Amino acid sequence: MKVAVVGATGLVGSKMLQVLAERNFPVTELFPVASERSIGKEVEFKGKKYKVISYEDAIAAKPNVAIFSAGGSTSLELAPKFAAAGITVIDNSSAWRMDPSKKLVVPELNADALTAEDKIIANPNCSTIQMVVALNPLHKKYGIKRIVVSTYQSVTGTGKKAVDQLYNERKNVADGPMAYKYPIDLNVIPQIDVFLDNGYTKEEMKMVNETRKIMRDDNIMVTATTVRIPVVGGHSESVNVEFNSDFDIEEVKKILSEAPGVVVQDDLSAQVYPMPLWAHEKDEVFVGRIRRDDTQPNTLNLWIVSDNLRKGAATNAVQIAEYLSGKGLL
Ligand code: 2RA
Repeated sequence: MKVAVVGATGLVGSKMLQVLAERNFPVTELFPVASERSIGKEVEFKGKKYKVISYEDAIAAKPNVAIFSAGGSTSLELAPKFAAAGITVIDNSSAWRMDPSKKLVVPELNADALTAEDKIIANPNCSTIQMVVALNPLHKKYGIKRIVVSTYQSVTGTGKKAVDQLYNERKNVADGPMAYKYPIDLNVIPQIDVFLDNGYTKEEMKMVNETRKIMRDDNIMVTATTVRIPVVGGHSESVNVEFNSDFDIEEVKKILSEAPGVVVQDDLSAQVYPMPLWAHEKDEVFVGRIRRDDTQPNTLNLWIVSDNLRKGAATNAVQIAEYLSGKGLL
């Protein structure tokens, strides 16, 4: 497979190169693409250095697939150019996610809907991916009525500048560049992305709308509070979910332990539960603190953690490419 990675020098782009190498995606030629000021810089893939090229050169090289992590406006401009040249685009930005003509794919749930005609495929938001991977098997069995989710999100979701802000603050570096309006070390910021007219943030509404689209059920009610915390290993989520029918808690644990992409970490006697510390650099979604909410019928509490740069971004995109390649759709 000839593979282009667009946005190859960013935090997610670098992770995409790492994940492509680690998962041994059959890359025969690699075309790292970045903005004009990065052209000529080098990135590393499987111990070899590759020069960053322009998007025009990448299109001319006719890769089978282009994995994008270059931001929404770049994607809106460039993805159709790649697609018009017959190149399948897997896009990590929010640009195409809610476009009814584009599929929003988490391979464990809905890769089966993909066909060779899908030339721009959207990768969902990180906080949505980990939640739906854990909840979908339960939805199939009990039917989800309502989800209340609060997130605890890693600064890596914002990008390199935010990671630098956190470590600069920790080292007491004065006047370092700020990714956030406020200090993040020793703080918690209850705002991810911009505020919308309804008082929710864009990140919160992504969790509402993307969940419904991926789970193919517009009746699922979702309400979210998304929060940034001074952590780098992954996003954590406290999820309260009400089902249409009642469940047996041991059966819930069994369903989760058998669900694709899910690892149950729930041993109270040993104080074992998911944490970003353990999820970091892993591809799975970790679920623990599985318990009944006794305040209303058919309701469950869960704690869900995953590495947002991996399953929340790069791994999910590479898994889509693996699916397409395995089915001969590239
Ligand atoms: C964040 N969800 O964590 C974003 C990244 N896509 O800020």
